[in-house]
Amino acid sequence: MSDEPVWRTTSGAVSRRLFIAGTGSILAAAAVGGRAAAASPVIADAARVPALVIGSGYGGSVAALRLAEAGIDVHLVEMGMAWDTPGADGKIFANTTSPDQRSFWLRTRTKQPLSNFLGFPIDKDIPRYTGILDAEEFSGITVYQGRGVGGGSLVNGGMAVTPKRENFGSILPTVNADEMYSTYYPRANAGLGVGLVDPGWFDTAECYQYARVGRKHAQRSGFPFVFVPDVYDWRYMEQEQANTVPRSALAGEILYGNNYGKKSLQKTYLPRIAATGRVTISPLHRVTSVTPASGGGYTVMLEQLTTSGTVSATKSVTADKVFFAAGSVGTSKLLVKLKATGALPNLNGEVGKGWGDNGNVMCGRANHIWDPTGSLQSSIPCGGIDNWAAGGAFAEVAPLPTGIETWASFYLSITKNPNRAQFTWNPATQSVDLNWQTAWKQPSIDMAKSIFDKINAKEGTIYRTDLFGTYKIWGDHLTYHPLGGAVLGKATDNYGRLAGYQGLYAIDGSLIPGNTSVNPFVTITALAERNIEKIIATDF
Ligand code: FAE
Repeated sequence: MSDEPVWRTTSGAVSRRLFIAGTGSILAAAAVGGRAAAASPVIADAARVPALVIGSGYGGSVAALRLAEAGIDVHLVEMGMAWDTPGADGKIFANTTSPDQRSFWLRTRTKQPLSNFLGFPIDKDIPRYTGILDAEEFSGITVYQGRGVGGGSLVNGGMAVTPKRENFGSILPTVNADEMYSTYYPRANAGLGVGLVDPGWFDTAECYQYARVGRKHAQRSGFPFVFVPDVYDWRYMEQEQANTVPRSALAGEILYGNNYGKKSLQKTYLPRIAATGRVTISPLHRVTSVTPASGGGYTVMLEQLTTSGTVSATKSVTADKVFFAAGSVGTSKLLVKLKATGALPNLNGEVGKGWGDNGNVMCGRANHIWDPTGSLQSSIPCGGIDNWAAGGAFAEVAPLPTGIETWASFYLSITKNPNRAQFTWNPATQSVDLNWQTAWKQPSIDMAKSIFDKINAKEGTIYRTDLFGTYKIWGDHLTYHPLGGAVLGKATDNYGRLAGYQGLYAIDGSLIPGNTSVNPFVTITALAERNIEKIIATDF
């Protein structure tokens, strides 16, 4: 295995093979998956099922696919919507410039990651609806997550990064790196349809002027700029730029879903799941409890939700095996509650611990008037500044797809922040707290400054102070990358089997102890592929 970062050598060929042939439209993909979905009813009250998977993001989709391929009937339960039906505008998903009820999970006002522009607040009132992006607020941090069949893949930027091999030991210290890099990362990259922008096209594409400015500034300060793979269909992106297809990334679609070119799980794992004929998907079903059943297996309590978030029915089903794939926050909250309230008292004391934010911190820089970043910006980032080894930061050169020239360079940094938080049950509020403190982002800010102070000094530029409030430089109040809470080898064994109970598993971002050094979903997918292979071989 070469020491070359994997993102430089990833081929785009895989992505084209796996992509739904002939169209980039999510409507077409939904129609393929939708036929199977329509044929399979949602889970019935009092059902007895062999395997129940909670959550349909990366971990849940891998688990469902591989179990079904092994001949096991699976019920995949998802609290968000199916996202297969167009709204009044003919599109399934809203865009960032005009958020509406589809955009946020049960909020009456948007809570956009960039809350201000030129110092003015940009959030607006929306109808309360089971929308796609959850801005879940804990005391010191807002955690953004996807809601719907496809989980975070619906809302994310699709940056599909395999960590450098030399960093893997600190990401998942108990996992055999040789196996991951020879088998499970390649499997995950193939399954997700990961591809790389054509560097020659990048050099001339109007929509990546912002990224070329980012590259120029990085290189002039001596930092390596690296292309970052993505699950976006790059051929479709080129057609968007040429204006020969409906625009998606070039129409500001990100955060609230993407109608055409992004290969979310709706275009990769989920159609393969549907094709097995063994998986029932129940959208708008929220798991509230899992407890041992008297006759063996587990009683799982579900709430069926309306699109306004009210409970229309409760169901009790029995599952022989239960896979927690509700995401780092969702899985942690369930496990902490179930242990504390006596539903699963034998879970060990590691449950809820080891949670981190992947060191996320955002900032913007104000460029000179002769350095415009472009009014047309692709919402899909394709490059980053790698200062991980020297300064502990890997910074995505991110878009600001406002439709107007802003002269702003915008960045999401992933940093080596050492702080870890814990989820605990709060009996007074009957809910789960997270003890993260905003001040714990300071190491992330310092690491990001290792890049941007230097660039500002070299370019004679300053930080933007108008994007996260008034006179506030750092977006230090949020994360897109929650990780941990049911850490591999601590709350579980080395394959995600939860301590204390046979037949209960964690199989999502909750297994990863807080940091992946790069964007996390390829690692979440690869780890799930590794774990489910072992579980199917030994536990069924
Ligand atoms: P996840 O994908 O969150 O799926 C969990 C699912 O469980 C969700 O669909 C939930 O609705 C559902 N759920 C939760 N609780 C329950 C319950 N009680 N009952 C039923 N269902 C439930 O988990 N990562 C990258 O690698 N590259 C990127 O470019 C990137 N960009 C991002 C941009 C944004 C705005 C956001 C929010 C995230 C981004 N991420 C990115 C992070 C990535 O999407 C995230 O790490 C994965 O989605 C986590 O995968 P999991 O399978 O752990």
